[in-house]
Amino acid sequence: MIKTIATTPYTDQKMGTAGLRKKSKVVMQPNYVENFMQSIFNTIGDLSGKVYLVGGDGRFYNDIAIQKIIKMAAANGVAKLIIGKDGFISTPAGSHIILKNKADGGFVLSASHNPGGENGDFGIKYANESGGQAPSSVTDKIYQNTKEIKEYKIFDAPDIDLSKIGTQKLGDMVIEIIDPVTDYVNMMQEIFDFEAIKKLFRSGFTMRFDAMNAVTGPYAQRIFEEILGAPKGSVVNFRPLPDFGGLHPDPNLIYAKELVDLMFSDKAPDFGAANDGDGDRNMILGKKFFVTPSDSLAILTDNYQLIPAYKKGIFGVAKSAATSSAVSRVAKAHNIGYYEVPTGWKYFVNLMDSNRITFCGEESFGTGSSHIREKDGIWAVLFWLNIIAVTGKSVEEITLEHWKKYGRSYYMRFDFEGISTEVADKLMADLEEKLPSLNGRNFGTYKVSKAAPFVYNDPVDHSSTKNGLVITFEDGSRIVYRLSGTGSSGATLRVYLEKYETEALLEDPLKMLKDILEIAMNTAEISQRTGKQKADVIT
Ligand code: G16
Repeated sequence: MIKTIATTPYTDQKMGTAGLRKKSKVVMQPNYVENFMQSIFNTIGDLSGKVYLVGGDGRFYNDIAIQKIIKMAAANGVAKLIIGKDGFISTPAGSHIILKNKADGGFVLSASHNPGGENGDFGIKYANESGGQAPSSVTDKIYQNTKEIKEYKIFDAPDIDLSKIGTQKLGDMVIEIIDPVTDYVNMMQEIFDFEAIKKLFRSGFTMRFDAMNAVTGPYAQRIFEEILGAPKGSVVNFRPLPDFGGLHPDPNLIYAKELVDLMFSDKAPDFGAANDGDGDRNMILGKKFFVTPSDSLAILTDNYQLIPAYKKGIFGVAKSAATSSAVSRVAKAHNIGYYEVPTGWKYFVNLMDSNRITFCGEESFGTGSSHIREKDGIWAVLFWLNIIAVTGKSVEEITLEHWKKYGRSYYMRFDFEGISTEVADKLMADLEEKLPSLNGRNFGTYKVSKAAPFVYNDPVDHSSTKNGLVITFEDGSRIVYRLSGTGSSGATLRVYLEKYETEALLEDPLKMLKDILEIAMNTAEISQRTGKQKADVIT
């Protein structure tokens, strides 16, 4: 019943910041998923006794890809697959299941925050036994394999019914279909003070959680409405749909428009939050108030003592280089370890495994802790609710108090999308060459203190990674340039700006960053090279 099928390589199966991300139509090409999966299996080698998690965010093509993966796993000798009922699993719940079951890894079928549907994007995230994304040393080997692949193995069998919880077999392989929600909910109950949050809702506190028609709907309904007692209807867009109902499931001020409009209206509930396609990103809002992900990381870290699971102490905190410096001041005040890593959650994993950090976060709406090895959208929302429940303060009050205590890092990200790869690569290469000449240079009142590529030397595995170009000014303001690693076509240039203030705490970020934006645009010759006078997306 095991067939060996001849195939020819695709040349574009290199994983980016988080797994393989492609247009759905690319992934739908003959043998595309099969080549990629066989390359992973070939790279792992002996699969006997191995256990993997499989699930996805429910986007278009999930159902077909899952069946291919099941049949290929059975044909390649995998001992067991743990699969979310109906093929659903959020990225954080998947990481938890890998860790809890001491599985050897997992495959989460998602292009995360990218739109879905036949004309949208599809992706496969590959986690190893750490419960986090496989490191570049492994993904590079897989890529090499995809370029040489000649055949793949697949079990010739009818599709597996994924709708019933329980155990079944395909050949010698065990398939265990699990409720994707229960274990995750239990873990959240162990971390946070659910009684305090229940009391908060009983007192009349209101919230809106936008699941953006993606995977977190069932998790959010169970936790916020059924267990914590948020009023029915607090969770919206809760049904995962193959095309996310036309929504772009990226929880930011642009794409979570329905939520943002409500939160900035006079009808705003006390608290607003959204998650992305696969449930690892989060956005936090108060009444007419937005918390940047960089500030959110700093505020959560500063308040760790309010959370049952962390109150005995935390190891340290890490952020990606592109994230604002806000959390660095908190780390200093609490005298805990502090690390800066390249963009990509996988770079936090060694720091968590070696007990160097407990919390980590990124500007791209990701926050998390060492409870798993992925960022966790619902965890971040519960953390905020727990702080609010204990302090009795609003999102705005908590944030303003934080700025008064630590100062404020005004922070914004400017994305220039759909640039040709050649233009983007040349822009970055030329800028890198120019950086040494910028050292010590004055731009109006700003003086460059350091201009260099960001290079990370991992203290655990001693690998070295270069990611992005950084211009730092004497007053602590910074410009970071990097190319996105999660797109599915062309290139996106991201320009991250920050400016630190201790007095003027309530200004418009765009106004505060205007001069630095001009320096950033001119230094990299963005308009001349891309033809764009301004960014396509500003967050
Ligand atoms: C992925 C990674 C994140 C990273 C983000 C950056 O997020 O898991 O760690 O911050 O990509 O994306 P880019 O390279 O486009 O700036 P996700 O939510 O897409 O898995």
